[in-house]
Amino acid sequence: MAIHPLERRWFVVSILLVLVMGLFVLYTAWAAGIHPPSNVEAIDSTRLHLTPEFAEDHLGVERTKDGTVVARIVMARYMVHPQEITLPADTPIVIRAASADVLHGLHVAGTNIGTQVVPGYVSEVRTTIRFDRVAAIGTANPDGSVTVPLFCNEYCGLGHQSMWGRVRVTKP
Ligand SMILES: [Cu+2]
Repeated sequence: MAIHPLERRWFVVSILLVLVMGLFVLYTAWAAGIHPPSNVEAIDSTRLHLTPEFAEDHLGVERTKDGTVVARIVMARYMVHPQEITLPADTPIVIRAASADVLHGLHVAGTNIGTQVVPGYVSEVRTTIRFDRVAAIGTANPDGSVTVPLFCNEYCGLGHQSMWGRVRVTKP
């Protein structure tokens, strides 16, 4: 079967493009720690305030008995509850977020924390915040900690731009 030289050249180019894109995916996964969130856990978004985990008193940061740091966040139009959380750097942390209404996005600047917060599900991110990364872009506090913003990055309505919070990252 005869293949035109030009067609053969584009065949090679298209294969190379796929390989290059595959390498980018591997690079971001290994070097930057960026993975698709994989937690599947259903919750009734209309009754978050009645659940043991996402009731108002239980939001925020908790250090469990086994030493894990868990942050519970509720996103609702147009607030992040609680608006400020404090997390230790260079320590394994678990972020658990739920939406009380529509689709939101949770993004913490200077970290690989970024997930959709889909109504009806609990979004979970397990990560470790690197202090040098947040120190490079955040606001330094007098006590040595650094504050970085937490944004909703899924357009969720007319007040979307005011939907943000703060994460205070302390040295380990
Ligand atoms: Cu939002």
